[in-house]
Amino acid sequence: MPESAPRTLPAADRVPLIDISATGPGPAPMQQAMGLMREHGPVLVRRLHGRDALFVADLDLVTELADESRFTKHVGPALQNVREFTTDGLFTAYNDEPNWARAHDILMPAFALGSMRTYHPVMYRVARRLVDSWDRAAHDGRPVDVPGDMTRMTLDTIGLAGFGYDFGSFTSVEPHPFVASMVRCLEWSMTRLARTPGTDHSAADAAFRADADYLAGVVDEVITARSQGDAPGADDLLGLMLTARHPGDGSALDTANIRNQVITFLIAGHETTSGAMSFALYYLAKHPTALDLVRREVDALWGDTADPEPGFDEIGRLTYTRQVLNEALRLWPTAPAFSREAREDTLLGGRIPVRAGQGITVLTPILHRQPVWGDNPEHFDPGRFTPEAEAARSAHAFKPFGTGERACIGRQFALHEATMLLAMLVHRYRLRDHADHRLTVKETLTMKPDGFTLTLAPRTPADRRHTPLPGHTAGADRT
Ligand code: FDE
Repeated sequence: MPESAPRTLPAADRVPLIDISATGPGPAPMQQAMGLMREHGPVLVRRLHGRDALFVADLDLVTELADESRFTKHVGPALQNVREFTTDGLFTAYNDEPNWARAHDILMPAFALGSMRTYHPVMYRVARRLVDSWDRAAHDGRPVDVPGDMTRMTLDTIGLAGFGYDFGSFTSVEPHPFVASMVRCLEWSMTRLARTPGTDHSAADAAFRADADYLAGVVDEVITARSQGDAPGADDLLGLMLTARHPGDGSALDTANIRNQVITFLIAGHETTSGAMSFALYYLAKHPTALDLVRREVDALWGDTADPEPGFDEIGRLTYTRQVLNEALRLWPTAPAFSREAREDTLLGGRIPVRAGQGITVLTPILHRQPVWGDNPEHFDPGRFTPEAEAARSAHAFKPFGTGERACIGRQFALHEATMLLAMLVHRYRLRDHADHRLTVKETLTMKPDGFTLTLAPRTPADRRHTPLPGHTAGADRT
């Protein structure tokens, strides 16, 4: 529930309090918070215009916050703003809203690993759109806009796989107007957090309302078309939502909730996944050893086949490619924070007083750089994600998908889509970091590499002849 608690937090011993009111959070609030933690350590209180927020990234404290008997998801100020246009969709629903459990139980099977078999052909179809567009760029010697094209791909994928709706993002230069509206809504949600009390934002709010109404209108048309068509129960998320009954009590989702879920999936399912693929390509372009290992993996599967069509089961065998994605998500978890709240008044770490319902923000990029990651956490090294390395490390050290029962439902979907595309791209092209790109990260609630472009050349059979690596295992990239 929204906080009605006092806005300043009880003083906690040894927790630094940093007031950022003088500068505000700026255009990159999460990176600003990362900077504060680098300076003051992995637990701190950030004060903005008299409002306090507790940020945590220490592994022991995050482990405690993951205990579902003491803590649960918190819908904090950022999500409350998103809630203005997704209401009780899965991401922004309060824990005790009946529609959360109802939709969760109905939709869970649709996101289990086995269900990816259903989406696989659509994911491949959209990946081909991207490849066709990149082939043209390679032919013309034009650089490709990596985050832009990844976003086209993920939007078309979730649109088609989820709702049978084709955004056709690769057929026009401008993003679909739906995307423009959605991005503005997300920006509004983020910048609204930084408002100085007493200033007038009615124009921005009216523009937001218009965008939110437009989103709802488009989605309602999709839903109406489907429910009046001849196959309302088709094999996708929308079909499931329109026809499935709750396994326990037989209830169904109402139309308003279905609309909220569709908007939620479109938002949650595309910027985060596209950012993850963009960062992975960025690191591959900068790390020849890792790139070589991905090449060996994909070449072992597809050899010189010019246009391989990856089989569903092959994606699960791309283990090193998957390690690359995990490592990119470690350094830049594209949904960079999630919030928890205490079920009862408690002491976090035995020393930080926390009231029931008070929000606590886990800053994932700093969690992912804690000492458990070794003494060079900034170093990109997919060898950190071999099964042995993972087994030796606390499961709470890596949380790009959040935690507990409110963790990401779309995780398998995102990983299947991203692993397949990365593998196809590495198999097909030489990636050239023609602009010697220097990473800057853009925040729109999610994170992605800003202005990252690559040039491409087709790989040849000669490129695919590898000399064996002496004593090589997929984990050998460790330093
Ligand atoms: C969810 C999610 C999360 C949690 C949040 C909180 O806690 O607040 C996170 C962190 C995430 N998610 C992340 C991510 C990353 C990526 C790449 C993704 N994600 C992807 C995706 C896709 C899709 C479709 C999705 N995703 C979806 C989703 C949803 C619906 C949700 C909510 C859940 C519940 O139930 O709550 C999420 N996601 Fe994610």
